[in-house]
Amino acid sequence: MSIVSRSSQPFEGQKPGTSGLRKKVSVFLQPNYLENFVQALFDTLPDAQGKTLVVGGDGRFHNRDAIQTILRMAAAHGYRRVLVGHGGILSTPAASCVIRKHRAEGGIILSASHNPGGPDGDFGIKYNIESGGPAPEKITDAVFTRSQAITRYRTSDAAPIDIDRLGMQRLEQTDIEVIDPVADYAALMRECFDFDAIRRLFASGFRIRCDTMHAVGGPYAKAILEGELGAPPGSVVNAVPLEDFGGLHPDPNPANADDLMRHMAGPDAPDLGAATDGDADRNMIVGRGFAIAPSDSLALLAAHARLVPRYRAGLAGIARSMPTSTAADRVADALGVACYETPTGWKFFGNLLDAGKATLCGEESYGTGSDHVREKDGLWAILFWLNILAATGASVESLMREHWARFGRNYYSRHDYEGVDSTAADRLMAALRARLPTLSGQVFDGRRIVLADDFAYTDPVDGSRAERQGVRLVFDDGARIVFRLSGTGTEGATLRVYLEQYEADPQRHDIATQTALAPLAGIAGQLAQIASQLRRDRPTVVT
Ligand code: VG1
Ligand code: CO
Repeated sequence: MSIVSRSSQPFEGQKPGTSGLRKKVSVFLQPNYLENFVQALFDTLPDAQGKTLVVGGDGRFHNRDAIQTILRMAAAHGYRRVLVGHGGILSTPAASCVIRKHRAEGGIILSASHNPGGPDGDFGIKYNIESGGPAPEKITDAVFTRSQAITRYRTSDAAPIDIDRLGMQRLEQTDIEVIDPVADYAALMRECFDFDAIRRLFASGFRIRCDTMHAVGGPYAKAILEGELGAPPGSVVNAVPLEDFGGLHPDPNPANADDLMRHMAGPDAPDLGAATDGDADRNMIVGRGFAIAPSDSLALLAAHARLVPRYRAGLAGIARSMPTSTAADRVADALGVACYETPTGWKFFGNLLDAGKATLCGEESYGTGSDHVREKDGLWAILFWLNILAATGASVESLMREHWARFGRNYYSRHDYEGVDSTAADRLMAALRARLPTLSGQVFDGRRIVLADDFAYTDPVDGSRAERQGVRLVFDDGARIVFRLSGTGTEGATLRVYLEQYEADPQRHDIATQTALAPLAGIAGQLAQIASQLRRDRPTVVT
């Protein structure tokens, strides 16, 4: 075997979005496409000599081949050691955990997360830095720039590594260590939560249905919930990772996880329903006939954090993405800690967590996490809920209702217009931006706009700036409408419209979410001219 240099040519558009580079599988299957991107990454990073790299993915179609490509290139670039998940499997939070625990230089995660998989689906790649968190824009921008100038890549012509055999193998001068993908992560979960209390909860007859949607969460949930905590066998369903996720869309929301919703609505519903996404960093929590909004979940976890061993001493602060509801802000206020508002995407939480400014973070898109790793973490959130349920003896619904009674309810919904024409979507956003200077003070449907801006963020730790992160309208009663375009889609554009309205009165906490938000949705449609601009009379997904 030997190290070889092969010629290549730049591909257009290798620009990472909200979370890594995501494209159709057919795009990634073009000869040299992945190689170019990895070369651009290695060219951007400091010298690899003597360093450790972590590699793993969510098991979707092309995962195994892509891992072999990366192992050969990592060896050709002189990494001393590469840790790769058995079978090529590492959930996103587990990869973050392994990077931190083994003091790796960074890690490559192969995942398009919540996007559909299979030969006709999506593939993705992202790089996480030594903190275990997604690379900041400074790095992803540099990788993109470099990708535009690639003329060669360096690899090895060695035979494939057997990634189904645990233990050490050698590729050129590099030690390739195939590791158990669950062990380090499970050990960390044991440190975070009161496993004894959760064990007693299950022993008392408490039932969970955890739907891992034939994605990478399956092995983790099986090992921890059923294996360690004593949830009855069969509590974790759709637990075997499949290359096409069994045709499911591994995006845990009430629309895609409809099977779970049906089970939770039935007369014999379990006590807790939960689902995770393609790379197991997202979570959905459902009580009996009662879905929890992700923004509410963040707020509730924050309010009860002291019941959990890892957070016994309290929270340093809370961080949420800008479109996420302000429910968490009310808890931060009550706790007397800071609440940070960041752009969409987990990479913006990294500095706050590293600096000890925030302990819990969350996004409205079914993402919650903490400083235990530097990614959102689906199973961690499920265990957090289990820990609270065990400590209080309450039900999911009663916990949420008590929370609303104390803090008020932030009615919240996201309306997605998927796969719309990109030019039309850009035009809609440009028109909104152009109107911003005149919107403040205007009254719509009896509500006055008190703030209209295009969200920009200055990182309080390193001063880096992120601009044009979404059009935000705040009304005099605290209601908000946010418009932004998705940065993870692979077909056309997706407009996301986020709606939020606060209600303090417990007598008014039982309104159907879409009914409560209908007036705001009307204002949003009118302001952005959604129907005429996008030629859509309703959103494709409402969560
Ligand atoms: C979406 C979500 C965002 C999340 C991102 C990655 O991004 O809105 O909150 O961080 O996906 O999640 P966008 O740009 O499409 O709105 V994951 O689980 O797909 O890595
Ligand atoms: Co994900």
